[in-house]
Amino acid sequence: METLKDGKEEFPRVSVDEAYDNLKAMRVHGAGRIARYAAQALRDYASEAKAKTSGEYWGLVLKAGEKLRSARPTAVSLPNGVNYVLYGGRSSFESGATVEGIRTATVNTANDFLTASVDAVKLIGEIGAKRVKNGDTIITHCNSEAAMSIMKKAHDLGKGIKVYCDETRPKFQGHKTAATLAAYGIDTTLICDSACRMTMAAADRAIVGCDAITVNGALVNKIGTSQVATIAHEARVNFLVAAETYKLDFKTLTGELVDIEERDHTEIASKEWMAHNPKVKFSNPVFDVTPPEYIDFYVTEKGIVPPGAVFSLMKELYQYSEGPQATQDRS
Ligand code: RUB
Repeated sequence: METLKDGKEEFPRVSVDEAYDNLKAMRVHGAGRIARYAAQALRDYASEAKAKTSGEYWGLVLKAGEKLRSARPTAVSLPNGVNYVLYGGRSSFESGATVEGIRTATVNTANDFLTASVDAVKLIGEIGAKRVKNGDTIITHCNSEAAMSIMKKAHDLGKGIKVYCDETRPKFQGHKTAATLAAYGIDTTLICDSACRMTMAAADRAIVGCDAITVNGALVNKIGTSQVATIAHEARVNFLVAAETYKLDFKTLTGELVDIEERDHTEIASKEWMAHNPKVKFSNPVFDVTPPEYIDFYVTEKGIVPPGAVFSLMKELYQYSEGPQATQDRS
C-alpha cells in the first residue's frame, strides 16, 4: 500500500470496511502502521458520521472502532491505537457534549495518536542508535519500522553498520526490510531464515520489532523471532527489541494470554499441493513468544527498559490506558 506523497497523510483515505479488509489481508502490516492506519480510518469515519443524538453518534463510532480492533488479533498496537482514539470521544460523550463536541474530541485525539506514534519511532531510533557500536553487524527479522529506525539512525551517525535480514517466511517481510535498508545506503544482506544460526557467528547484535509486550517482559513478534533470540542467546549476541509503549499489552496484567494469529494455510502451501497431499495437515501460526531471559532490553520512546522493568512501566502507564481494562477496578 502506497503512502500519500503530499506529506500530510500517511495513508489514502478509506472507509472502515475497506480498512478492515486491508488490515485482514495484510495489505497494511507492521504493528505501528496498522495502529495508525486504523486510527486514521476511525478518525475519518468520526469526522463524517451523521447522527441526530450524541448517543446515536457515539454508538456508531464505537461500532466502527470495534470492527477495526477485530481485524488482527495479536498486535496489541491495534486495539491500543483504536482505544486511544476512542478515549477522547468517550470523555466528551460522558460529559454530555453535543455530536459536534464529541466529533472534535475524537478527531483531535486521533491526530494526537498519529503524531505521537510517528514521533515514538524517531525517538526509538535516537535512543537505540546509541547502543549500536561502530562497525556492528546486526541481524534483524521481519519488517519493523522501529527496529529500522535504530539501524537508519546508526547509519546516519556514520557507524558503518552491516545488516543481515532474515527473509521471514511465509510472507517474506524481510525482503521489504532489505530493500528499504539497502536503498537507505546500509550494507544489507538477505538470508533465508534457516541461515540465521550460521550467520549469527558474524553478528554483534540482533534488533527486532514488537507486536506485544507481556507483563513478565516477554516479547510477542513475528513467527521466527524466538528462534533468532534463542540463537543469539546461545552465541551471546546482544538481543534488543524496538517497541513503542503502546505495544504494552495491559490485559496480561490480569493474567490474560496473547492470542496468536493463525493465518490461512495457503500462505505455506499451494491449493494444488494440498489437493495432491490430502493426508498432510497444516499449521501456520504467525507470531511467537520470546521469553524475557533471551531479551537484553527494550528500546522504547521513554528510554531503555529491561524486561524485568516491564511490570513497573505497565503500572505507571496503566492509568492512561483505555479499552477493556479501563472499565476494571484500578485500585
Ligand atoms: C510485523 C512484525 C513486526 C512488528 C513490529 O508482522 O512482526 O516486527 O509488527 O513492527 P506483520 P513495527 O507483517 O504480520 O504485521 O516496528 O513497524 O511496529
